[in-house]
Amino acid sequence: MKKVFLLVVALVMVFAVSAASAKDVVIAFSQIGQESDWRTANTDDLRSAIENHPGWKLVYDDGQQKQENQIKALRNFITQDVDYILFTGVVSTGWDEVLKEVNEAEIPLLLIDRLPDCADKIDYVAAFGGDFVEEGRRQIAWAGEYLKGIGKGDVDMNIVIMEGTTGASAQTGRTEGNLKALAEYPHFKLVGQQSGNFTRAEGQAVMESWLKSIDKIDVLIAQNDDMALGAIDAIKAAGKVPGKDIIIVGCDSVKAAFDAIVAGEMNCTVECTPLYGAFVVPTIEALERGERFDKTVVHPEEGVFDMDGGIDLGSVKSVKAADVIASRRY
Ligand code: GZL
Repeated sequence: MKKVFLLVVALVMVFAVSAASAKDVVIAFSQIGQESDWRTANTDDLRSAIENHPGWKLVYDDGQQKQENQIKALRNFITQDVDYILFTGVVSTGWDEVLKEVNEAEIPLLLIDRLPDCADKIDYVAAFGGDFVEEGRRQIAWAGEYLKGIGKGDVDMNIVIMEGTTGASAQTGRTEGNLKALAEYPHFKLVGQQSGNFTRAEGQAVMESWLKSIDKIDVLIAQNDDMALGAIDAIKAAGKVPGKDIIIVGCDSVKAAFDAIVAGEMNCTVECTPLYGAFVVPTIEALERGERFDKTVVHPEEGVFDMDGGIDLGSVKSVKAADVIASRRY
């Protein structure tokens, strides 16, 4: 009888130990949606980095571009008592209450990509994303320096800015960078500024309407490549030559933009990398070891790619897209 009892105790202990060591680190990710090639690459990179990590489990939610869906997802993560939350917000306002609930639940919060305006009023363990103001500056500076380089630096040019999702920090940041840089190029005349919501379809629609309502457009600044590609479709449909009749500067540096630049239909793309796995994985591994980070937002090194390379933008020099297209990871 005693032997049976000891055997049962041993089996229970073995089970208890295996159950405890098998407890995965559960990482919940509230993603914005699937609006662009950038978003797809960001989702794919983070999902594979987390799902392929030994001992980690991903809880993923696609917000489908709706703030209310993301708020619901964050509250579900709290209910599930996950170990970490990754969060990027479709817009930058309206998160104070739910992110305070995350803090009260004492779930470590990692802010990525589009940071909320309330970031300085909440607790978070790490933050990572593009420097949107610098990206916007680079877009205008590239156009200005390119025109100087072809002897048109003193020629008045009509410029239009196609903005991303209204109220997204990627839009507000890039617009801030765009408008500040415009002051450095007095021959740029801003004749249009409208949101294309970071999508190809809406980028095409906005450019179609501009081509009907604006006499002459010389330069398009599109705050992501998807909108630039949509605009290219509209420009071609109107019988004009994209990349020549209208200079086209995108942002993100997705593969389709490299293809368009190599084909001569687009002039430049300012990089905003979506490959966040290389930041998120080591950061969570360090947090698991007990390390702590301050609230500094970590910005990745990013480049600028164009038809010929060599344009000096101060913080970076452009690289010829055709030279690196084969090595691009997204
Ligand atoms: C930037 C990201 C933006 C991309 C767009 O970090 O938030 O959202 O530039 C995407 O392509 O839709």
